[in-house]
Amino acid sequence: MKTVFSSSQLVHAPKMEIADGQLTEAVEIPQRAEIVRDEILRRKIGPIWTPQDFGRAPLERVHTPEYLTFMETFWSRWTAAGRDRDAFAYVWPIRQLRATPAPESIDGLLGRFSFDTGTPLTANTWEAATASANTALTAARFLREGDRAAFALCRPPGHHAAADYFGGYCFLNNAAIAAQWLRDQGTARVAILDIDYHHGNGTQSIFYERSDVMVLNIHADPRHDYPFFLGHADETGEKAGKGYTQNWPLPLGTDWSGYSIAFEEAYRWLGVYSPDVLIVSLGLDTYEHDPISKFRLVSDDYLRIGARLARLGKPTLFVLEGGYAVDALGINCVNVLEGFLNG
Ligand code: 6XA
Ligand code: ZN
Repeated sequence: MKTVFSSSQLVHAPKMEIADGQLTEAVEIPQRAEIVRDEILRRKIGPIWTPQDFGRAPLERVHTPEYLTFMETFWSRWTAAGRDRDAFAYVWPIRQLRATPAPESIDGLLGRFSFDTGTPLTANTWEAATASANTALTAARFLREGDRAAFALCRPPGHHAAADYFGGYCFLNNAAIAAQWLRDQGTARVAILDIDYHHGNGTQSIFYERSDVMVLNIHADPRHDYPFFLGHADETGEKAGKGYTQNWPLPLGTDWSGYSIAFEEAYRWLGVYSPDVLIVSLGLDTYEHDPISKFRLVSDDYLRIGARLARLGKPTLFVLEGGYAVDALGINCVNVLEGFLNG
């Protein structure tokens, strides 16, 4: 299985995030990608390819031009305003406040295009985020060219990013961009199975009214964990997308016995939908020792997940999302890939 990875993804290196009422050490750090890359090489999963540059067009198929321009120009505007630290929003246009017309102030724009305080914009965020999206696109191209599977070693992750806002350490929605690109290349039906601990609110919202991209999410119940405001079981899609979104919110503390039941249900939905390509939003923060999450999967469970996905028999694109237990992240991630290859 080919992996795609670019060291440009390492240049986004936030120091702090805001959580628990204070500035805390950032957990979405470059070492995450390095440890996964090293484990890919150690276990000889396959060659590592450098992504090609797909330009802005495939990004605009998912994100609004205003949002992309904001992201691209942010750091120069931030520094022109006399700031040199990683940036956080401090006000958001919720409920009766108006998101449009967009503010002209950089502080207003930060709130307009974000939804949390955990996701600083840094000097090099745009470079890393576009490299990450190109990584997903390049891996998707390998599937179009006939590969059975590919691994997009994406960082920063993507599944919380919506058409016009960032958050949850995500800036460009790598899985959604790949899914849309595949559709545009002629792939008729795509399914995205998001198995990150956190609900993929961005991916869900992007495809919520569509039947050509099914979105299935298994995650911590949003009544108890981030992102809190999306991911309930009654969210099943709207209009043409009615029934093409499904959610399995699970209790904190879920281990394989509970997880595997939801996984099998989602698996049955995949079987019925029978996508031409399966995209797995692969978060490893379901792991028992993840520092910010509260499920209890163990390393061997990831082998089982990979093997089960292989049995679906569909071209499969793995896209890395979260996972912060850095010491085990490489092992757990590559367990999914190896489980798939042996499955
Ligand atoms: C709040 C938690 C962000 C979760 C990010 C994540 N700082 N998403 O792992 O999948
Ligand atoms: Zn996560």
